[in-house]
Amino acid sequence: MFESLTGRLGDVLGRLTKRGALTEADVTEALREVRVALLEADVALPVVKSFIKRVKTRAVGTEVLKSVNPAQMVIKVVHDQLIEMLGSEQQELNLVAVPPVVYMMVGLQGSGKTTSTAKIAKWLTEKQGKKVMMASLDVRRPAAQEQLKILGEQTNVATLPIIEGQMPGDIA
Ligand SMILES: Nc1nc2c(ncn2[C@@H]2O[C@H](COP(=O)(O)OP(=O)(O)O)[C@@H](O)[C@H]2O)c(=O)[nH]1
Ligand SMILES: [Mg+2]
Repeated sequence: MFESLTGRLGDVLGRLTKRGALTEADVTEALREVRVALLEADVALPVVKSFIKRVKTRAVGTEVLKSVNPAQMVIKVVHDQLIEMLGSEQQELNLVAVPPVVYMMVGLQGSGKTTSTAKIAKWLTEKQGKKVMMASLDVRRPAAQEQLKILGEQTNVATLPIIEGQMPGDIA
C-alpha cells in the first residue's frame, strides 16, 4: 500500500515542489491519490473519508504555507495522520497467561502481517527464549501458508502444517 502511495504521490507532489506555496487545490489533488491508494488497500470508505478530511484540515493551513518544501509537508501530514489512525502508542507484548499464549495478527491485505509475524517469532525465540509456533489461518490461499512455512524455515520457527480446507458456506 505504501509503495503504491509513494508512487502516486511522487507524480502529484513533484509538480508541487516546483511551485512556492500549497493551495487547497494542490492538497485536494494530492489527497485524491491518497484516497485511491487507501481504497485499493481495502480500507473502509468511512475511515478513508474521515482520514482525508483530517489530513486536509491540517495540510491546508499555516503550517504548510510557512514551510519551505510543500511536498515534504504534505507527506509529513499524511504520515503523522497514518500513525495516529493506526495507533501511536507502543505496547509491550503481554505473555503473562497460561501457556500457550495466542497472538492473532490482524491487518489489511499486504500490510505486513506475515512478515511481522516471522520477525516477532524470531525475536521471541532468540531474545526471549520462548517456544513459538506460527499458524496461518488463511486456509483459502495455500500460497499464504506456504509463505509462512518458508519464513519459518528461514527463522527456525515451527509452523503449523499446511491445511487445505473449505470454509463453511463455500460453494463446492
Ligand atoms: N519495505 C518493507 N516491506 C515489507 C515490510 N513488511 C512486509 N513487507 C513486504 O510487504 C509485502 C506484504 O507483506 P506480507 O507480510 O505478505 O503482508 P500480509 O498480507 O499482511 O501478510 C511483502 O512483499 C513484504 O515483503 C517492511 O517492514 N518493510
Ligand atoms: Mg499474509
